[in-house]
Amino acid sequence: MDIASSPAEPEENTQVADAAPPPHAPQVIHREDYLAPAWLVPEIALSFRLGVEETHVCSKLTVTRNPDGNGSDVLRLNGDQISPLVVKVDGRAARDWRMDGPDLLLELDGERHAIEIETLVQPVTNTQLMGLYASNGMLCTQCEAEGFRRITFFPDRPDVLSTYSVRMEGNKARFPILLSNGNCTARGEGAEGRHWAHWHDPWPKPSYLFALVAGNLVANTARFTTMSGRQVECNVWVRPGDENRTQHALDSLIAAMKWDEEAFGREYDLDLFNIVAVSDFNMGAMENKGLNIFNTRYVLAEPDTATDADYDAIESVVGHEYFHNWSGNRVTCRDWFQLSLKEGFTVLRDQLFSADMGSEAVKRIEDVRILRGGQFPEDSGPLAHPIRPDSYQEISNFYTSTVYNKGAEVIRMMRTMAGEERFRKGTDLYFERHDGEAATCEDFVRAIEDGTGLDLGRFRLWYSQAGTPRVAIAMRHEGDTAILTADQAVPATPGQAIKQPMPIPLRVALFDRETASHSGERLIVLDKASDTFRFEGCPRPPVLSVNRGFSAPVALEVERPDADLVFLAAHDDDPFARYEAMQSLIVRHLIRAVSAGLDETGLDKTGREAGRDAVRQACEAVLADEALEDLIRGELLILPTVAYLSEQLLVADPGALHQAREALKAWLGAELLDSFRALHDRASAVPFGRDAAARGARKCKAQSLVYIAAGDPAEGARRAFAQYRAADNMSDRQSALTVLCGLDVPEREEALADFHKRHEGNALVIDKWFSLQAGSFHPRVLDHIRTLAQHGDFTLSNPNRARALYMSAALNPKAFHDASGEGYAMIGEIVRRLDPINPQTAARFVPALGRWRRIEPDRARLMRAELEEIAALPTLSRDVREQVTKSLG
Ligand code: 0A1
Ligand code: ZN
Repeated sequence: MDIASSPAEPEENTQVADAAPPPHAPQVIHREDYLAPAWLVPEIALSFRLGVEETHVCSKLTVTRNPDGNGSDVLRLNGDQISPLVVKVDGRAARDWRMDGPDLLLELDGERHAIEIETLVQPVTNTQLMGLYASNGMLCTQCEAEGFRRITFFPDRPDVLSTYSVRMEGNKARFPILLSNGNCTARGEGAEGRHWAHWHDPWPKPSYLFALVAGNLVANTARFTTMSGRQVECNVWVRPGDENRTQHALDSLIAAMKWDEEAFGREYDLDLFNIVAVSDFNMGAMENKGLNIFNTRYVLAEPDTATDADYDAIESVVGHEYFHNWSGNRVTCRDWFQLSLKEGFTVLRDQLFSADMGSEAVKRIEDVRILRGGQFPEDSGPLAHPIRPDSYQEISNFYTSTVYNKGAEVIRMMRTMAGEERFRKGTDLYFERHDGEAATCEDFVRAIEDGTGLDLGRFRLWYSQAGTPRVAIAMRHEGDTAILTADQAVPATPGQAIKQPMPIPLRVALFDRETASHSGERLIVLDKASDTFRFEGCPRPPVLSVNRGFSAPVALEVERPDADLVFLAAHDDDPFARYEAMQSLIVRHLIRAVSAGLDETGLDKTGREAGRDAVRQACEAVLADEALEDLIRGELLILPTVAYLSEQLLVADPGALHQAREALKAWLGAELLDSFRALHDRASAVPFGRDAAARGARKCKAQSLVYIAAGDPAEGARRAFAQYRAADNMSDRQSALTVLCGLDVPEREEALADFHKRHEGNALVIDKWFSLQAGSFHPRVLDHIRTLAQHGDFTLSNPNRARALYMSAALNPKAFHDASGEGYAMIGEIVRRLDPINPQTAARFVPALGRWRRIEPDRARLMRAELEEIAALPTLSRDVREQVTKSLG
């Protein structure tokens, strides 16, 4: 332990600075410096006099000395941009309090004290959307991770659990609905048009789970009876006028409550469950105890305004937040380094829920696409970190795809190795052992070990090592035995030069190429740098299907001829493996194409058309297979993104990759035009429905239209415009508009104008209007983005709108990686302009620029220059500063 973390007079703090930091150097918080709190807060009573301009907060804490603390007399109450109006100890004005930066420190000599503090906050000026803020005239809170300290002074750390009583009082006409955590215990009218409500939450919780909402809201209500017979009132609260778009969210909630009882034995523990939709929100949603607050995006849906993907996302986010009630709230995190304890596990739980509600295979394919598109690049870049990070400057920067999605993959691997039933024993033990506690990732692993009987000794490396392992596999055949050799290497990442091999569970099947069948799947665990595995009973050299179901989050390099991949794409009985074979074929072809320097039409002068022909053959098989569900067919036809293709190369030329990908799309579109036409016609004849067949048809309609437009733009425009006009649902309307957006045809403007007029006033649909244009591959996409930024509907202060335009641009290889550097400049400028308004959202744009090291030198220079320009700003938030500094490395 360094000097600064063991001061002469020790005091508790999870946030200990590095030794003697120079002035203005960022504070780095280290996992290993964790100290238990010296003081606990068993109870808190909060009283709010609500106003949009000003809200008065009175907080009464009961504090007790922590028997497991270090005995310090100093009580540290965190604050952020607030100052105390009143500080009382045991009923008397306190004199011996002092400020330490933003925090308030009190010296206490007894065992138990009553502390009273008053503060004043200004919700209307809170553009960061952390703490108490105003959105569309209503008041709401966001406290995770460190927002509570923007409301009142408190030990704002997840290992301090308190029972909350809340009094809210405000103007009844302005705030007819008053909500907080737990149950409403009393309400009444006051003088001058005011009213009040008392809320009490019987479950002790950390401050990050506190919430309140006040505003003009209406509810869609349902009742759920839990497995022990408890009646729960479930409400989805929205602004008046939106209530007819809440049924899917409410149905998803009821389904999630039932599913968690069956799949994990988890029962809801209050009589009330509220969800509130707000239109200004930094993230997707928040699991505050009994009062989930959601981005409207993950609540509001009806067929005319939401796509099938929107419906799925709502189901999954509603499930995710609900599942947190156990994985996160009943068992919470000891400190923020343990974030994956609740997030990785809850993502796995929501993935399993969605798989059970719909198609397991499709869900798996989508989840792996998300992992590869977002997490793999993170793991190979300057911001790489283990799922349990070792240090941070700003915790908001660690709500990452690594902590969430890789975190889920790591727990999924334990489930794969244990089997479903044994895994359930492990999770039962975890919940039983740690209910009511603030736990660690180590506690979770130990419970799974004890409950399943698995030895997870080396497996713990998945928590401490960053980087996506690369696994090279080769197979040879001798007599009737196939011998598989596997080698793994975990790449170096910032701060972790040397890595150890990790246990990697791989589901394997060997196909007989004549019968197109296998004699059963085997699970092998590669836990050394290199190993061999023998498979007997193979009279002929088999076709290898490996990492089926994506059993491990690794990058595989398998020595396999194209013909074997064509075979698997057509015959593998694991739909994920079919998808994987298609992707491998396409990736292989495109990487060869850019390395060989193909011409514009994709014709290979050096005789490599064979790879492209293999892709065509596989596509043909997918198009012709009548036994295949349309939902899967649609997935199999999606080309890998440029981001994923770039991951295959040490240094990528995104312009060349984009061109090669577009050329392949156009070639396939032209070669298989008749099949794509037939698919588009057949799918268009299926009437609207929310069943799997109709959804599958819509997915195929969208994909076939993409290929038709690539192969024959004139026909594509005709069909897309007709589809747009005939659409009776948003999925069809959006997929038609997506295609039109990329074409330089008059129908484009007509459809865009119609779309805007038709959906004017519906913020979520207008977001789509922005994001479709910014995400298109239109030749003048950068001009379009610049024009859209001047549109009357555009604002930087609403995170959904800012992301609709600029995140779509940052993720669009054509716009972002334009050789002129204009895309980089645009994103750089947005970071600089957004930082003073909303640093959390601003920081999310930095990683796109941070990938410069893996991009060809001309573009890399331009990307780096943008980062340097951001870094040169005199004032920068901690959020952006951390991301930019690490990206410049
Ligand atoms: N715990 C939430 C994610 C979340 C995190 C931070 C926030 O602050 C703006 C908001 C939400 C979840 O996993 O759903
Ligand atoms: Zn979560």
